[in-house]
Amino acid sequence: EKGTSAQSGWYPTKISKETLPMDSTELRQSILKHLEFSMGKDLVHASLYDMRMALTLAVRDRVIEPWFRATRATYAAQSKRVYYLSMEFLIGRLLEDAIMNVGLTEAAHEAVAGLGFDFETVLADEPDAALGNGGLGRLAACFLDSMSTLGCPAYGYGIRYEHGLFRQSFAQDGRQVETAEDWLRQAHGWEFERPEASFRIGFGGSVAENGRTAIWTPEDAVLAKAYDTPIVGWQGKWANTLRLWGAEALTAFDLAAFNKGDFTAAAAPEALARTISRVLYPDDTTEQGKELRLKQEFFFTAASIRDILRRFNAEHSDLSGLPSRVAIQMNDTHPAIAGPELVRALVDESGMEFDTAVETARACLGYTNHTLMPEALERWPEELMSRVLPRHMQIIERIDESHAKAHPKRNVSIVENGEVKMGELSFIMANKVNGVSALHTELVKDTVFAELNALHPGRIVNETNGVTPRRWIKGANPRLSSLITDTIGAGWEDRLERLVELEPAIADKGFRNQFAEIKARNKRDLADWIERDMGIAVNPAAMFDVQIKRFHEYKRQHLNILETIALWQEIRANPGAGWAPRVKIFGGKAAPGYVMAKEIIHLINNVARVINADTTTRDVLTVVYPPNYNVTMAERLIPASDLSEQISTAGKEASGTGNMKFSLNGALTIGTLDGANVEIRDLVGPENFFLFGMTASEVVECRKTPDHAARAIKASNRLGAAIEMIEAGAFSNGDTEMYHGLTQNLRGHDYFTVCADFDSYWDAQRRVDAAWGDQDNWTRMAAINTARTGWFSSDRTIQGYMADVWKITPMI
Ligand code: CR1
Repeated sequence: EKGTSAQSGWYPTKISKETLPMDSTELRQSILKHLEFSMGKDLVHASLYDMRMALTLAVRDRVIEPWFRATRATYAAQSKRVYYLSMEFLIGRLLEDAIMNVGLTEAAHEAVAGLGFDFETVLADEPDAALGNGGLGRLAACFLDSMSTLGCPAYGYGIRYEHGLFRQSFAQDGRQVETAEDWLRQAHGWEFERPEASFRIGFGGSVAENGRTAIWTPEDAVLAKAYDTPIVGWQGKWANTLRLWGAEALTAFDLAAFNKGDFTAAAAPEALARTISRVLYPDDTTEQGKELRLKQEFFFTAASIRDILRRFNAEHSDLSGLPSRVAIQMNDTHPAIAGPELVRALVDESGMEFDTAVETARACLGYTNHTLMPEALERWPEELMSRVLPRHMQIIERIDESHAKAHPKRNVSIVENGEVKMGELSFIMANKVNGVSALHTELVKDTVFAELNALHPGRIVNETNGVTPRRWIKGANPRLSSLITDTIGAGWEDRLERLVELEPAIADKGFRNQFAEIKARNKRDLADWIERDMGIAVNPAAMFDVQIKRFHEYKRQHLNILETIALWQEIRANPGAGWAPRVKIFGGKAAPGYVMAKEIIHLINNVARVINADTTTRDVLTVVYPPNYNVTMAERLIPASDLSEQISTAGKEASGTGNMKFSLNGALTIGTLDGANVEIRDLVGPENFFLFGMTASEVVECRKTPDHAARAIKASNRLGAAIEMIEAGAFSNGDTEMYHGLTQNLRGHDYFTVCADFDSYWDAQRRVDAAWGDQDNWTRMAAINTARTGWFSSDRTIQGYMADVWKITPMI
């Protein structure tokens, strides 16, 4: 496959007029042109929104050329393409990233300032596109960036949710309050609507068997309409497409009803159809089987498969060649219906023999598992599946039967106890199944898919997650980026393994001082923002100790807040003991239906209220929890962090990706041996990582003794006292019942072994305090973290997928 680009007469280094460097004068002209002709305004009357849109369109113009070039090159080379199917793309803001990738950061700054606007304010006007919940969705966004950077021909396929993840506030006494998010209220400057690319997606109805094939006659149908966003890679060498599907009614409007004066009924078909792409399900690792969710999954998967086959058929005539041109990646089980849908299309619509169709589909499909939480492995009632997707249910049963026939001694099935297990379906229909960190992949092999792994040895592979250094270092931490460039030279942004070249410089005091000064300045910026936004003054010289991620019991924000309470008590008892000053920062949302997680959020806010009011401890301990954590907030917090809290119950966090962003930005980790923490620690060295807690297998052992929590509480005065303070109402104005659910759970079941790990966590935190006492050595450790974690670039991850799973060679 190498050399295909040359055969097609396309040379990646060829620079056309549109990719020549642009100076600020030209960019200014382009912005003014868009202000006038796209926004219909002159400069005098332009609002912030007008300016942001004009800049967006001017930059977007520069993305078109590489985008077309990449599309033509892929077509000319008849290259295999990756189709990344994901329910979630947590992309955040796009403008700053795009400006950076096409090399216009300075020109844009100058042009915008010259037109009388503040550049940062213009960038900040863009809504944060939260079409995802957490790690899984953000990973998909990093992968888009890396696939474009590496010249991997790819399409991201997902849903164009009208409302992304809810907005969080703490308006009600520190409780999480959710309101609808509205990112599409203003025009979305990046997307291109494609009315010609639309497919009819059916649901329900009946199936007429017709010999080998069948005819499915759906009862209802909606239209899936494509909206394309170009995703340009580093230095504009390549661009791919993110294609999001919006649902519309086949007939938008019931004119007869309107004419009778029933306006609500007239709009009903449109409203009904649109519910399918209306809102993102706000759950992350917990999943409930809801009919609408199943319809969303089928909706975007079926539209994508249709689109993939249309593109293939336009270039080829023999469907047996599909696997040499098409790699479909299922991001978790959400698009698992891709297997049966592809088989259906091949058998019912193209007359392929069933077993051949299954083999063909499998040769195209890959499946990434992102969690072992049993409640998150999707299962759909057979009754529901049969009702919503009757033909697919038949196909699933047939796949199940032939798999059972091929492996008669084993006892694995897709359909069991009246449920369709989407994990098993995905596994059986994929040629590669991957976990997302070394530990997680081993656990996938040993637990959820042990039987299937024995039947299909070699199918499970590991692809440890990564993050894009463009957004998470270059964009988020410009000061550190300059220092890196000054130290090791340019070109590390797409060769992140080059960060090891920093290591010799760390021995130099001057370098360490610069590194420390950058962290200090980032912290001052964050402190200013906290003061402005929350009215809380924090000491920028204190240790910034940060836990930002979704709220879940397995992530153990409650372990952190219990330690905070214990620490507060200890400081009060001995205020003169030279405590390392700390600012504890929390961020994150809980699924609206997750009662325990919301109780933890409420507790943290109340602990913050009480501790921040204590004048004895004010100088050494502050707790802040800014509401509505999102990608943009992460970009602000991570470069200003000293300590990264990665404290999940071992065996539960599949990988984590925030942990990588912190290390890269020079924060030290306090963490368990879980997910990618294991690999971070291996790379940075155990002496530069604060390890605590039980291992995954020790946790399993611990759970076998039902009184593990009670024993841990008895053995630890600090832990006992902290729980008692909560129970005594110290954080609930004397209300002794408020956190009953939480404390009872800790004392009783404590499935996530918060109590059993508490003392070990406490000790590790005191080692952190001691290390903080030697600031220069802390800086040395922090810089080592940056220097040794370049491996966590998502470019490395995508190279792994290309080689092991997709069998694709890059085009550049
Ligand atoms: C995992 O919890 C992992 C991301 C991306 C999450 C997290 O540890 O880093 O996936 N899983 O692989 C998830 O969101 C629905 O499952």
